[in-house]
Amino acid sequence: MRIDVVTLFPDFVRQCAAVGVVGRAQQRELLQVETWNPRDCTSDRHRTVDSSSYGGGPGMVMMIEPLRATLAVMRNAAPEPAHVIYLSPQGSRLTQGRVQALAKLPRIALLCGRYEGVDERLLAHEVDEELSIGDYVLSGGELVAAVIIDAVGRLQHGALNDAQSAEQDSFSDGLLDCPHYTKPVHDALGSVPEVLLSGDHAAIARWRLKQSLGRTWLRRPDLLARRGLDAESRALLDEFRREHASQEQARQDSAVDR
Ligand code: 4GO
Repeated sequence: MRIDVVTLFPDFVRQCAAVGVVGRAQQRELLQVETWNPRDCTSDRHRTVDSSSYGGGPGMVMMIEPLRATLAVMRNAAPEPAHVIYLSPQGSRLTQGRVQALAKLPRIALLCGRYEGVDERLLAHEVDEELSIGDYVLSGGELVAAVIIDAVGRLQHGALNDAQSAEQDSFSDGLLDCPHYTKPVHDALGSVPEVLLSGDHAAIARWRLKQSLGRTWLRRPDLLARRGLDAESRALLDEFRREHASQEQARQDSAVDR
């Protein structure tokens, strides 16, 4: 897939997209990231892209014309139509489900604002969707673009070395991920759960699902409520709850002893 990014800081976005899994996806030509600087589509000596806000108040607003010209050049650079996304706290919240849908598109474009944002008329005419990565304010959309490039880029077929790891991600089945362990089996900080060493793949899968259900119940009950549970998952979660309650009890007992 192709991702075009309209940004005043193209080097930053390109460097973010050059490392790790996503950098490798670009090398493998599974992903193409292109950047477009609105300053290159200005005609005045100062390469002006912003102006003060009508109605007064502090802060500058990104002007229509340089962005309109940039988007036109960007759209014409490839034949596929681009799904244009503006990144702002006013957008709908990005989820793994939305990431999976975006990852299937042939081409998306990410519009990064700076200052107080972009003139509303440009957004109304040129933008298909507005997305936010959370309820906090950043000084620009570039970090958000980097987040989306990463989340979408790693899902391109062949980007991950272990074909299974995308399906096993947190959220891909509506649950948080299970705990993971590696060498050594025994450590001063504790031992690896026995079942993971058993070689019993069915028992391991069952344990992992139980941990995922339990953690989601403990940490993100909102996700569980949305997902709903079948009979098997309900039984596993009940098992987790009983184990969790007795572990809590043991902890409290040993605290009273001390
Ligand atoms: C996006 C953009 C936060 C987000 C942004 C977010 N802050 N939560 N800042 O996804 C317009 C000028 C928006 C700065 C930009």
